[in-house]
Amino acid sequence: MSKNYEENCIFCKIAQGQISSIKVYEDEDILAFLDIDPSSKGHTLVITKEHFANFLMVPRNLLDKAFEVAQKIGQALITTLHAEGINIITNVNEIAGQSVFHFHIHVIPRYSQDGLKLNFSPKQIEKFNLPALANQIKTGL
Ligand code: DGP
Repeated sequence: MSKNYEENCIFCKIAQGQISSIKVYEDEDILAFLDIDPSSKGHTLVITKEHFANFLMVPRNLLDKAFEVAQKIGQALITTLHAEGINIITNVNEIAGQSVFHFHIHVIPRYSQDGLKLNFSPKQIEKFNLPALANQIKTGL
């Protein structure tokens, strides 16, 4: 059993094999499996087997491993399923769309006419003072 395990976490149960999944990749630390509710053909989730609530909580060595696997899967989606592009997304907290609170990376293959819209349209509500914002963020690093 992994060091960090949450009793009521569906992805912990998938990582432990207590709930089945369609696996694409597995090693000691990382598991990748097909999303049950795919946004496009081949939509894959990459998780750490250990439980971390989200991207911000994952130790650096495991984050590196997870993104290495996400990159390989992205490359494979292009060569095997002929995806024309990939979206890599990891949601942090409910407001950002996170619904399963166990770190995961969405690897979403994109095809022409897949109809998927990820809308990061510019917000004109407020004129941001970009230099001041950058300075504010830097104080947290
Ligand atoms: P997010 O909203 O970023 O937390 O994404 C959670 C994703 O997990 C969502 O696309 C659906 C997927 N998902 C939820 N439950 C299961 C499950 O039991 N099996 C699989 N394969 N995927 C799941």
